[in-house]
Amino acid sequence: MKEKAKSDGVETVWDRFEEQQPQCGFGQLGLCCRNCNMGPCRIDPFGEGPSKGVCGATAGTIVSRNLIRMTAAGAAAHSDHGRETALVFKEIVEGEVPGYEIKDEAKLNSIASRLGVNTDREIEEVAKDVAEIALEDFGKQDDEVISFANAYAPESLQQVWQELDVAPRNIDREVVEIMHRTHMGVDADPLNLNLQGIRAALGDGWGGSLIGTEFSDVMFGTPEPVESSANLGVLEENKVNVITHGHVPILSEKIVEAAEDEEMIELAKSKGADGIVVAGMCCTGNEIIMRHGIPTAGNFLQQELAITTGAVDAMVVDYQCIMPSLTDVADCYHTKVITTSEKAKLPGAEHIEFDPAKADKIAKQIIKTAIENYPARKEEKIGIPEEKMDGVVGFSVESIVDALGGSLDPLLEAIKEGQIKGIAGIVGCNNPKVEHDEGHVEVAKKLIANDILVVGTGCWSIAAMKDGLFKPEAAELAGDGLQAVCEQLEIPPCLHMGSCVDNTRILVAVSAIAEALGVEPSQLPVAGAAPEWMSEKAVSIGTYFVASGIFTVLGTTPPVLGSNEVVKLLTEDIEEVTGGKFAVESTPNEIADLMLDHIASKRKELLGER
Ligand code: NFS
Ligand code: SF4
Repeated sequence: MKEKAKSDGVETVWDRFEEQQPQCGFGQLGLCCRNCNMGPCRIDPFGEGPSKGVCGATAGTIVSRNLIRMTAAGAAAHSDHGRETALVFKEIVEGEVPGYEIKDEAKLNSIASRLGVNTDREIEEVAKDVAEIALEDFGKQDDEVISFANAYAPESLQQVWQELDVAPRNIDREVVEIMHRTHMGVDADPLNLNLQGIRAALGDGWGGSLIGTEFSDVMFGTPEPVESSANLGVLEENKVNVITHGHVPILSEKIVEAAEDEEMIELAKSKGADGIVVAGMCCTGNEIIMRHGIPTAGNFLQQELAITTGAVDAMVVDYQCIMPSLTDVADCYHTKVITTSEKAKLPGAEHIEFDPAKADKIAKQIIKTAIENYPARKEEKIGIPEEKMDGVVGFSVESIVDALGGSLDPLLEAIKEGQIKGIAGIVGCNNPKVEHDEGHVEVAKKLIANDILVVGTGCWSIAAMKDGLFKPEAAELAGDGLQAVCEQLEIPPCLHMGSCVDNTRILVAVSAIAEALGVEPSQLPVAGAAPEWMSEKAVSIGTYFVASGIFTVLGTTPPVLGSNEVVKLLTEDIEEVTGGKFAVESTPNEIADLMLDHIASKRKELLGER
């Protein structure tokens, strides 16, 4: 597809990455500051030029401020998505959004019970209280920990947060406080700054993102194992192809429904197409593949290539991880890029604003726009690659417990017996700094070969699926112990747990395992990795995992190397307080080795293995 792009005269992310070389060394090290107009300032990493900004800020201050601003943006993105989900949920209760409903009452009741809401009532009453508590977590003004974190996080973790004074008080407030503290002349202490970064990240993982996951499950159903397929080959030449790209299932769910509407299918046929294909991309793709088995066209680095097939009639986007280049690429073909959120418009795109109150009508309008664009295809430019891969997805915590026969015990037993040595979470993006998907796939393969059960989310899961790792037969690539477990339970060795907000499913799973064993999450043979991360959301995710006791390996270097103090804080000191820490390794082999070493040492401590 890269070659097709070249011959069609399309510039891609890889071309622009080349053009950016060499990338700015100050930026890579995190040593430039533009937080006020006495600057911009930069610190000389070699100690020959300035060691302080105009205001006197040191490398440690500047690196920390920059890093936690990344966390703030990431937490804001996830949590704004979470808020939108909670608001639609509230509107269901108020009867304002006829297109949505409470689909999974059992899930709602389980959330309510965790939150201490009386479930012995009409479901609407329960829903009303749960929605209220969630929305309060975004705006309450006391200093108590947010209700969702309090309800979901293990006691032991919450104690650590209290001692460190990083328990999130309000999802929005922690983000705002980062912006305040990093304003010129406020917080200059690297440790203090990073603690606030942790607090905002915890507000994301145990707050905003968690609310996103839980309410999506209630409204659209908790995922259960379902077969589907992934890669550009899911597009079909003789059908209207609609790609739904972005993050929030509130829109993509409706697109899926509208495309199944008889009237729409008839309209497509009247334009000469055989039908309509909806395919996902990035995390909104993960949402609909998890719940409905809707195929996924690809992950982050495939968004331009999808349009390059010449067969995408509309690419419908909501927000996050949407390259502004899409409209340029679309110019070379007939594709309509349709933006739908007032928060995310692209110059050159068609804007059809989504409104949950008129969801069905607008979704149909979008599908209709795609259908009407079908005859505009440029035949000579169509080239859909054949590649696609099948697999099983849909592993929510609930469905994993079901697959285990109703309790976690068989998994705990397999871990104790050593059939499964540990659990690894692999998550995060693609990044042109890494060969596309190689980090994701190779780390996963090495881990399963060593009897580590792999779970994951986001663009990792799409990479894993394309490589066949979600096929039950992939168990053949696993070590003998893991293979036997997979065969017995009829599950693949790598489990798709959802979108990036669904990393909260991993938090919940790890918490449940720790509680069942009566230990802290940091004592478990568990490790995480983000081999190809690029987004600020990934910074927040990594931080909340580390602050929840999980050893986390990054495959691309975050912009912190300009301060030894900050590096030491994140890769050493933090372990003494939260039990988790960061590491950075560039090759998949080394990433996996670090995780395997960590898991082995935790087994030794926990189970007395030599
Ligand atoms: Ni996650 Fe999902 Fe992909 Fe990275 Fe972007 S789609 S929210 S941020 S690029 S994994
Ligand atoms: Fe320079 Fe300080 Fe202003 Fe940053 S805040 S730009 S270091 S003067």
